[in-house]
Amino acid sequence: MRTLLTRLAVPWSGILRSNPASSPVVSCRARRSNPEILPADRPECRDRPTGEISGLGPRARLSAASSPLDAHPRSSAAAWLRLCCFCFLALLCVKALAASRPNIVLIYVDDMGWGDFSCFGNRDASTPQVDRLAAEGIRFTQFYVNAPICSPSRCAVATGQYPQRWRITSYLSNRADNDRRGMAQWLDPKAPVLARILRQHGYATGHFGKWHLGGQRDVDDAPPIGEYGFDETLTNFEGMGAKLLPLTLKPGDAQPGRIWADAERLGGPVTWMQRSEITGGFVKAALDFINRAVADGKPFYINLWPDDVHSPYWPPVAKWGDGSKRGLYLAVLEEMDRQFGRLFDHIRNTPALRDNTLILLCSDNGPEAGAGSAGPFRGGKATLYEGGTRSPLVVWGPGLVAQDKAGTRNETSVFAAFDLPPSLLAVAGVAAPADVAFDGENVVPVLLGQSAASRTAPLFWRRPPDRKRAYGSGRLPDLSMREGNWKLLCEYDGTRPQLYDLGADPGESVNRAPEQPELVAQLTRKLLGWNRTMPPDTGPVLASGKPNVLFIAIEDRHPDGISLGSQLRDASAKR
Ligand SMILES: [Ca+2]
Repeated sequence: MRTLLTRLAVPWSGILRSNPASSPVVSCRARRSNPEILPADRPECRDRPTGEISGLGPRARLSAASSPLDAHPRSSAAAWLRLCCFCFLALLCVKALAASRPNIVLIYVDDMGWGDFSCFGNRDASTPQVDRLAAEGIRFTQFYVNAPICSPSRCAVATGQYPQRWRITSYLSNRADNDRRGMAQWLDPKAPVLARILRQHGYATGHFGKWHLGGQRDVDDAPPIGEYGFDETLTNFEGMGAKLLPLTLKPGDAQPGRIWADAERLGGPVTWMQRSEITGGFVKAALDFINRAVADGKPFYINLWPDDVHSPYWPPVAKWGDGSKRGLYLAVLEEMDRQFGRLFDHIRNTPALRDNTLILLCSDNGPEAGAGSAGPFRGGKATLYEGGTRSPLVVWGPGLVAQDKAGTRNETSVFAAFDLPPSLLAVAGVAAPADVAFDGENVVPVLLGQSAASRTAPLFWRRPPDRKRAYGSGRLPDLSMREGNWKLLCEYDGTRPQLYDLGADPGESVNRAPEQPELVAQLTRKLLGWNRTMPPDTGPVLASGKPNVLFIAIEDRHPDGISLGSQLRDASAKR
């Protein structure tokens, strides 16, 4: 592709008399291959309308088109010929440029622990497909998600912002339960969404898999997923529109059962298929989408967000094993890995895709107790300890990632899911809209193996409002933050601090707060200050333990899904 573009640049420079220093396509390509210089120095390389090829603006094209027509008839014919040649080459280049922009696949596994891939230490199951991806790419061991539960984690990776900004603070449930927890009913379509921005810049965009950012249970009037910037969508029972719903089969069953049939109310078409094969169904849809994007000469961005490995666990009957929760979970994990293989093989074995596609693979939150493993880390799903928010991350892209880093582990870079949208925009050479303020940072050099730095700002978390206790634990901390190697957890008011040195104590076992009062005070100020800047939820009320909490919805639900007038009244206070 680079050779083609170099060839094309030569005739343009002659025809258009442009300044080679200001226009070469190759110059921009070089910058794309070295994203460290992408963000500020050459904006024209990052966000170029398809009509303005190789940095030549409309003025250059106008002068080129008009100049030959002023000559005598014989040279006019030559000029016409040259103009036709230019138009043909321009069309070729538009297609070539579009096709050369990196493709991106973001795989967001559901409820998988940090230690569940065998390349992250699992000895109880084997994940050869992901392991091979890791062997050809980079594993990141200090990557986080921005919430320890589904919906807010997905909100952050979609928007590049703290999910609290959009009142997505726990899993989206039925209408009354969302109100009870002070949450929106769905992600506000006005939120910045990575896919929408990429689509506006020529990307084909597809979402395949679980959505869980609106449209579930009785919330059947949420926006279609396509409204968030996707050309094509296929989801599960927690999203609007076309969906795959699960047939279930266990040893001894004569006929398959059905679960989540109520989700048919959320739109279709509905395809029922064995639960154990649904990841493969999403992979097939993604492959079909990739083939169409390639045929159209478009770069693509794909969310592949499988149902797996969330409970309930329905592996193939032949792999049922002893039927224990852990055993079923591991069988589902291995099946998911096997079904990913078809996608990985297609991209790896197609040279144009292999050299120009970035695959990122992580989990949306920590493991459910008794199922997956958080490796050496404390806690799991729904907790703010490391096991709830630290996720394995594999980044693969032989034509984009530094190849001397292939197969390595980056154990130093600290960053999070909400850093991915600004980073992936930079990978695509797309400038963020001026009115979008990401909480995430551009960490492209880290993702591509050119740097071992970390994001610069601290990371902050707030627990889901309905998870003061989870999976048999005691009272869980409300807030947490990480700055450097220090991790602070505390209550909403800053009390009960726990301070851990993750460098020396990644398992959060020794509370250093008693010996570090000044540091605790300093970090607590930052953490409570951050929390005050975020819209509240009902976590404090729900944690109060008072049984007679009366919820009063004063106004109708806002069209965007936010109960603007919702207020909580403690009935006991009125007595
Ligand atoms: Ca999840």
